[in-house]
Amino acid sequence: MENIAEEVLKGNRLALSRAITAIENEHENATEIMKTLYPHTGHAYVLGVTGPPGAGKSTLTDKLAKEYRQQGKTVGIIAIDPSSPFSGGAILGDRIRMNGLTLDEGVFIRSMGTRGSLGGLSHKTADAVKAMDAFGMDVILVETVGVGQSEVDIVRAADTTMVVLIPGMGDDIQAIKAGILEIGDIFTINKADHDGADKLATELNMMLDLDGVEKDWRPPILKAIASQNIGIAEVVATFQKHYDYIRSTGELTARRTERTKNEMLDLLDGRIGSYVRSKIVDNGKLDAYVEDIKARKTDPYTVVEGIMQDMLK
Ligand SMILES: Nc1nc2c(ncn2[C@@H]2O[C@H](COP(=O)(O)OP(=O)(O)O)[C@@H](O)[C@H]2O)c(=O)[nH]1
Ligand SMILES: [Mg+2]
Repeated sequence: MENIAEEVLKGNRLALSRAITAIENEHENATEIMKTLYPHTGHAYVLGVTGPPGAGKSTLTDKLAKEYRQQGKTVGIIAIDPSSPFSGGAILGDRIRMNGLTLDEGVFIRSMGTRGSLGGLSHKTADAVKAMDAFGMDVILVETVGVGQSEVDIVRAADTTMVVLIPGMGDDIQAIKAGILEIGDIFTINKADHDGADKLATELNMMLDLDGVEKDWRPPILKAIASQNIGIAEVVATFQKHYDYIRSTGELTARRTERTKNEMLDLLDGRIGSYVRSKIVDNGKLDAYVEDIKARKTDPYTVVEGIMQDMLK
């Protein structure tokens, strides 16, 4: 393929797939691809779907995608969850049945592995989102497992984040509340066919109140039974409400500005880090410095100052 990025912009699916592979593998042409795609980004509405393993995130994502397709919107899906690979069951399944074997051109699904550091994964995910955005997807769903800091970073690529919880989590909710309360714009209690959904909703409500800070947007708590397609339309309607809210208040712009800032700083950190590694780690200089420091011939502060001065020359 001559020019992957140009082909992505023309709507070539194979090119989109290759672009994301280049991003994922940190291929040397990934930066050039991103440079070409970047001016064409910023149109998609990016939704994060996060929560503990087995909560039904993939099932929900699948049903949400199908709902958006029925509204005529194109949908990109990025699934970061090695424990339960995304099957695309409902969206692809129905369409395959409807149109023989032709796949729905309006959907693009990509799983991304957690090979390498999760930190690296958050910027790869952000770039994969941009590739799908430039390709022309109206809505991009990012499914990520867990509630730790790395997942929070991944979710930062989203305009709106939905946290999926399930009844019967007991004390778990205490353990994860610090992280989830901050990142959730919307909470969905899935598996509402199980006992305890109302209890969990009450607990969650209390926690959100305890938060204390008066906010214009009080995260709604929804209930769903994803496996039975129950509550999906309400989730989509609530996403729309949140989108309208962040758009009208300037919050969307603020979030995207913050994201751009962080992306730039991450890029710089990464570049400076690799520069330093190439200058002092890979060639064994670091070991030599360490020997000198151990022998008290010099100290870490002087060495680092010297390295910085060399770098800035
Ligand atoms: N009972 C019940 N099971 C569900 C519901 N939603 C999903 N599941 C099932 O829960 C399991 C885990 O779902 P999955 O979407 O892979 O969860 P993920 O790990 O959060 O992505 C699967 O067997 C689903 O069929 C639901 O609303 N009720
Ligand atoms: Mg999953």
